[in-house]
Amino acid sequence: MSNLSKEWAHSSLRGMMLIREFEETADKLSLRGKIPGGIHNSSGQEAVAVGVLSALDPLDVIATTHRSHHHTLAKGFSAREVMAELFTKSTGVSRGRGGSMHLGDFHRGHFGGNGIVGAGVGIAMGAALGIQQRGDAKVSVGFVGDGGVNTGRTWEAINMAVIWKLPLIVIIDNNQYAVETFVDRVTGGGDIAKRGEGFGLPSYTINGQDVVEVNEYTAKARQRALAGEGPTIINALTYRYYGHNVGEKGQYRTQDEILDWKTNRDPIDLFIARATSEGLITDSEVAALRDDVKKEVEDAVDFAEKSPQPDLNSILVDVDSGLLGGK
Ligand SMILES: Cc1ncc(C[n+]2csc(CCOP(=O)(O)OP(=O)(O)O)c2C)c(N)n1
Ligand SMILES: [Mg+2]
Repeated sequence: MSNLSKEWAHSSLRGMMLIREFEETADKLSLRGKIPGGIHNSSGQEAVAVGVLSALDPLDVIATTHRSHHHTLAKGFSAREVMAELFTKSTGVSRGRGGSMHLGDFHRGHFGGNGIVGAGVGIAMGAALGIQQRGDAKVSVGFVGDGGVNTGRTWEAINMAVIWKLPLIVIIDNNQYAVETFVDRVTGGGDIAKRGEGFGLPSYTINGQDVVEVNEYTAKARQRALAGEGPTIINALTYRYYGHNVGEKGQYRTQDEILDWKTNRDPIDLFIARATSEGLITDSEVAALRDDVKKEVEDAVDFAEKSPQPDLNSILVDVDSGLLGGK
């Protein structure tokens, strides 16, 4: 007997498959020059996004990084509006003004991606302070990479969250590399999670390829935050399959290493194996989901291509309203 529901299993698997299909497609479109400015592909990191977001309430806040398509799709933004934003079209998440690195909509609890490495946790901490002051029953999640976690601003924000017991969850989307730099070469003290102990908060290193484990730890952190006990750090070990950004080939990694992660630790394959063995899904249902997400992404590309560019005259409207994707 599984302790997972069939509904959760299907929606989590579909969520991860959608991200994979979206990213594989976006990568090709970017290489063909269809997407201005390039992208940071999150293939391989699906379980972190889906595991975290499936443990949150839709009104909870997230603030993310330059690599944020997976977080944004897992938060429930449609493939259409995310793809349209990558194409910088007016129908995009941020009305075509942000592109790949600035997906967001304050009204829907998405405080954006951004190009400043290490900024996400500080933004999420500010949102957590707002949540606390208003007395809302919500939490705020800040995503940061294994590179970004070595920035001072990240720890300043964590310190504030600890002393004020803010409802903050820090997710380290630890894909092992900051551009070409392997995490162990630049991380003092070994396990990043140990740093949390010095700040006096629970801090865990977990298997970021296991969507169930990510979900369980996030749910626990959310309970703690809602109970007014303060922040939690979750260091989710994962891997990016592609280079740092589109066109960068990742030649600082061996083919054996990449193959090992893809063959033995792929989050989608691992979850299919588990869900199948626990009787939660059949082979034909898996095939149907694959088909379904393929159609959804094809439709998203078609929608993005046919959508209009933003109207230049309305640029100040968005600036005035202080929204990334305000409608
Ligand atoms: C403050 C700042 N420093 C440097 C950069 C250049 N830069 C962009 S992404 C990146 C690596 C980030 O690595 P990590 O935090 O592990 O995130 P990942 O790309 O692996 O998702 C760097 C150094 C930047 N954008 N901002
Ligand atoms: Mg990284």
